Amino acid sequence: MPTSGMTVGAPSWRYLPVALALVLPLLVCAGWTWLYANNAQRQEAGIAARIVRVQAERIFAQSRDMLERVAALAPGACPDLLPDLQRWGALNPYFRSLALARNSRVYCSSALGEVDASIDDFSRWPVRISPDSWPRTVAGTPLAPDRPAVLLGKSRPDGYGGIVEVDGRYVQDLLDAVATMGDFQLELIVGKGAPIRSESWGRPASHVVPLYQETADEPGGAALTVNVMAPAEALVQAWSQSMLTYLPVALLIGAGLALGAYRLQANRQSFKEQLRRAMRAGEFHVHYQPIYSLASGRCEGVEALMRWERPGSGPVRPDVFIAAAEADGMIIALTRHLLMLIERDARTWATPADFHIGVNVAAEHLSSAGLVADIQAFVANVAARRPLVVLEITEHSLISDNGQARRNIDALRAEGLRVAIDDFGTGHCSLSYLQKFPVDYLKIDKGFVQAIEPAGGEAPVLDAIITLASRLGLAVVAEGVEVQYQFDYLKARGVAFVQGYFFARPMPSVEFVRWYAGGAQPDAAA
Ligand code: G
Ligand code: G
Ligand code: MN
Repeated sequence: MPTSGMTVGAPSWRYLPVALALVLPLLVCAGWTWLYANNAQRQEAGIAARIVRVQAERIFAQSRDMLERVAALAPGACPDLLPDLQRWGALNPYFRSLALARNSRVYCSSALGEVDASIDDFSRWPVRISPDSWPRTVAGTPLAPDRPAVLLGKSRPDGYGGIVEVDGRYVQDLLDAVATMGDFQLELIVGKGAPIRSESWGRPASHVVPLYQETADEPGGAALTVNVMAPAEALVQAWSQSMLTYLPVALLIGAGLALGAYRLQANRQSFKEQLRRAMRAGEFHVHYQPIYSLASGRCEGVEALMRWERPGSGPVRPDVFIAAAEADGMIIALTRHLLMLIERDARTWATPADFHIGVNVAAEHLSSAGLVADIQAFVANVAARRPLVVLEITEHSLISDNGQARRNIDALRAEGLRVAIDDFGTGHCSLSYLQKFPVDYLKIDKGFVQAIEPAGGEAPVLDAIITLASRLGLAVVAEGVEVQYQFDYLKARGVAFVQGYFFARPMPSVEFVRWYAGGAQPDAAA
């Protein structure tokens, strides 16, 4: 008795979850470390910018003090004032020169002594400037055309004024020192002047990214701006460094997840294998639960219920293995096996023609093209008894139909088979399928039967279902009838069939044959 195995999905897809479980932590690690490296670099750039800003402000504060003193020296002749200028210039750090001006002409300088130069000379570095818009950074001064400086100037109402040239060297050294913190490129700009830049600025890099900008307003009215940039390579390097730190962890997690996914996959595989093996080993058998006709007062049919007895571990609950078989694409193979078992059992029965055999058909099977052939073969193999085969299908399988279920039902009903809707009332609230699908029986779920009260109260939902069925011309089978008052209630409302422990429990074929021959019909039901 071969049971055709279901074809397994393409093997290349089967281990996709395993691959994902392995790769996902790596991707997360890469993404996270990228964010982390980015953040860390930005934070360091912020610190670098602040150090530069604080130090620069300190230099400028001193320079402003000096400017006040220089501007206060005038008026006076250069030879008289020069010693003071020179002493102050020599004893204080930072300054390149201190100078005095009169009507836009510099006439006395701590570096050159008495001179006569135009203030406009400064405008050669590198933009047009006038003392009104000082302080500002410049790329050079008349004394040192190639070395940046910061200029501060103050003019007095009487036409005199003072000039302080702060040597850019100090700022430059500061920028160079701070740049080593993180392979940074830094620049400092005062006002709208020319930037003073770290040595690293000109270094060739494929791509430079701005990281941080710090600005502060100087008392003179000009803004102080510090820009921090870094080559993209530095970021990539920082990223790969933290990647290296966390990669082993991510790999470990990935491996763990992949192993879990693989085990799960293997388990699923092995469940299919277990089912196939159990079918070959004959671990499945069928219990038959009699269905009682109220009209004739006799058993007029059975429902076939699959049972799995595992040697060693006992019975497996049918709802569990049926659901698992459905989930793993094994339900069709299992139902074919069931049909074969029924064929074998039915040969030993002494049931009359048109004795109902109810078979549960799962949604996947109902909507498969192979159903008609499977059932036709079954009918042919039990032809000796000429039973009436009833397919028990769920509401769900009708609602999810894409057409094939309908064609199958039509084809099989045309050959004299019947269709019952199983567990009616528990699946979906939509009833529209009742108008569209030609069916024969409604099997009312045992939940509604259990709602019948012993004291003779109402069971309105049950009543409504019975009325609905009769209006639709469908015969009702009440499931799960366990006690007398339930039986009486259903009988009073004209239900055609009952099924339940009150009448008989599901039983193996041999037992059913004995039970049926003994005419074991309950007295109470008679
Ligand atoms: O009596 P029992 O505990 O077997 O029923 C449990 C559930 O399993 C019921 O919903 C019943 O319809 C379902 N079931 C039992 N046998 C089969 C079967 O052969 N095929 C399908 N699809 N369902 C079955
Ligand atoms: O296919 P369906 O869901 O109708 O399966 C019927 C289920 O109801 C089976 O699990 C069967 O064992 C169970 N059953 C049959 N008769 C009774 C009964 O009287 N009471 C209860 N609780 N369950 C029953
Ligand atoms: Mn059923």
